[in-house]
Amino acid sequence: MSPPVDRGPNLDATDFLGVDAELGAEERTVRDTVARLVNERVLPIIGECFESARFPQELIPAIGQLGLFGSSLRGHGCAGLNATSYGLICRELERGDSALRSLVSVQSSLCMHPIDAFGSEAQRQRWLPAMARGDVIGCFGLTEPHGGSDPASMRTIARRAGADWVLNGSKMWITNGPIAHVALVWAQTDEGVRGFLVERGSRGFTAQEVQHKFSLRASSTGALFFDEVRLPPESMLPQALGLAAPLSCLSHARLGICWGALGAAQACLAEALAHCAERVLFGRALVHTQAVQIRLAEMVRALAAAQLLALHLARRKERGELDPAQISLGKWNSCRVALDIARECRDLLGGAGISVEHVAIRHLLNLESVVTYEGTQTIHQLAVGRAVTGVAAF
Ligand code: TGC
Ligand code: FAD
Repeated sequence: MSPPVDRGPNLDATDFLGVDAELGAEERTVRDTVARLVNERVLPIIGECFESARFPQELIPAIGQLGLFGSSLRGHGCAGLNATSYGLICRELERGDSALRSLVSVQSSLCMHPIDAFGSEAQRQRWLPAMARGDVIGCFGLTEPHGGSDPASMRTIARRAGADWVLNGSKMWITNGPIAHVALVWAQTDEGVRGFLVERGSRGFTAQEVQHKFSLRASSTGALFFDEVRLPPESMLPQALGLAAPLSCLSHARLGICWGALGAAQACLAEALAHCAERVLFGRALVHTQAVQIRLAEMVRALAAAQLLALHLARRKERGELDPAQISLGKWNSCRVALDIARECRDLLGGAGISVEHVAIRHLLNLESVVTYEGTQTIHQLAVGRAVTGVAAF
């Protein structure tokens, strides 16, 4: 009997089920536009940025010009794209690096969205057009040093002083913190949790870069400190009252991560597949071995299922049918799948896999942050557990 004939690949490992064929014309245009930016501007520099812990600030104007900041909002200079397009933006950016998706997640879902949803018209007009262009960068301060999973325990306090507010406290692990022109800071007040727009340079407000990170090295992460910071009344978001306000912003950002993490997984899988096709050991390329094919097939299975789930969740959001616990499932699943794929791909590259000249180790290390922020895996498992039992076991 003659051996099976090699026919060459006929399906794409990074989109095995043809999920992208479900996209509409506008969605494909968004995908291709962001993919071009990543291929031409991000991939050539991102390894160096990661190695030297440098945030590529020079990319901000291009990201703004393409309309990627606040892309889901309507009006005030924003593109008004649907949830799937937002997911595609996140996926393509994170195929480059989680740092860029983080930049856009925070700016779009965690700063511009709350200003749009909870702000006054004057606040929208002041901030949104400049943020859409990338002239103003924001950050979102919810997490505090004593425990990010439980934001209800926040100790940052804003008290009234006449018409003004006075802010005291600190925030930790804040993406964009050191580079942001404005920080959206969540604080306890006599009325409940409220959000305040705190401008860089406000007396008593300092932001420090978090050093020694081995993850998201191309992202700027900060600690924020507030010492008797006096804020005018118009710094408060009038429609945001209670913890539901910041948590509802997380719902938008988590859907972006559900898509974004899969971009990192795609990059790792594409690299490992190419490596296994070329790497000759024991007289044949690695792809000719059953063990390697099974490992590749396992990754294709997990990625394809996660891609279908991400699209399903975005379509539910577009129909107004998405429950926060369903987003928890998607965020948890995509991060888990992407982390497992990145680690497996790192291993398939052998020793070369520990070098930042290949993408796997960079994505793997980044994904350790991605699985932690916006709610850890455990928090999302408990959110799903609560949804199906009716019992909050946090
Ligand atoms: P809980 O009683 O569940 O909720 C309080 C109120 O909030 C409402 N709510 C939500 N609303 C919309 N969307 C969601 N996802 C919501 N989750 C809760 C809820 O209905 C309730 O409303 P109301 O009107 O009844 O008061 O609050 P809890 O204290 O029991 O906490 C639940 C838990 C653990 C799920 C929550 O605390 C949580 O999500 N913890 C994780 C914290 C987290 O994810 N932090 C992220 C910080 S930001 C960040 O990491 C940015 S990284 C960005 C980047 O670089 O990309
Ligand atoms: P903790 O809450 O202390 O959790 C520690 C461990 O305990 C985790 O494994 C957790 O899953 C587990 N745990 C918690 N509760 C339970 C429970 N009930 N049962 C069992 N296990 C439990 N925050 C912001 O506000 N804005 C930002 O822009 C931002 N950017 C970030 C960027 C980076 C690079 C990183 C790493 C974090 C960022 N964060 C940001 C913070 C992030 O949201 C928190 O790190 C995250 O919510 C977890 O909080 P924590 O680090 O305090 O861990």
